[in-house]
Amino acid sequence: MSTPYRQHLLYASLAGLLAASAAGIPVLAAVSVDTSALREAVTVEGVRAHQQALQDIADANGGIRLAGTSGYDDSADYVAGQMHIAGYDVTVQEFDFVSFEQLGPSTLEQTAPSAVVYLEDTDYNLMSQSDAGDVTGLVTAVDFDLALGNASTSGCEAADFGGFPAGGIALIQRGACTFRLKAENAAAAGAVGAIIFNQGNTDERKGLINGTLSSDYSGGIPVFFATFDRGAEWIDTPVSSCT
Ligand SMILES: [Ca+2]
Repeated sequence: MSTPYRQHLLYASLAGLLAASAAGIPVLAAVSVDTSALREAVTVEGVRAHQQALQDIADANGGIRLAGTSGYDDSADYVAGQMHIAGYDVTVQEFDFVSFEQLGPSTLEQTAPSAVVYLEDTDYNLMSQSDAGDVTGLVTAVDFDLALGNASTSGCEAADFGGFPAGGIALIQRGACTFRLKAENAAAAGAVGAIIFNQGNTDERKGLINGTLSSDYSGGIPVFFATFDRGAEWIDTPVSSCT
């Protein structure tokens, strides 16, 4: 399993934003306020012009206005500039936050007992805040319960990893505790990577999700999420090695 990624502190700016789209909503207040001037000042044409301006900024920045990117900075500058023109005294406040960005496709392959290449976003996906890595190892499932209605606590306790082979890839079932705890327990047990598969206790918990390990994740190993069917399949594979 391998994945390129980038994790870094970003500097972003936040400017106050006048919610033009909400201007047509009646305002409830103890003191009656005449909002007619504001409502008349907000037009569909005006809203569309601002939307186009933001689209132009996106187009000039590779289609991205995500926080921490140049597209975001340009967008914040635009909003601040527009508010300054409208007469506001604009203050831009900077703050730090942790951002996660997947820079390219990940790979997951079974190398034994037979060679199988799995499809990203079909069989598995990368968990947000995963560390980068290119690892190969025996896949070892921990404390799983595949029955419908199961109450999996897979990977939630250090004891789940008793006898776990160091250098292996932990196969963990969703349920009962955070993805972060499961992955950190796996790393502490010597796993070089982890695959968390969906719980399967209901039909709704069988597919892929956009799961996160949280920005506090400190496991240091790459972590994938997989469908319930794939997880169950790997458990039934006598000797399974993934890379
Ligand atoms: Ca457990």
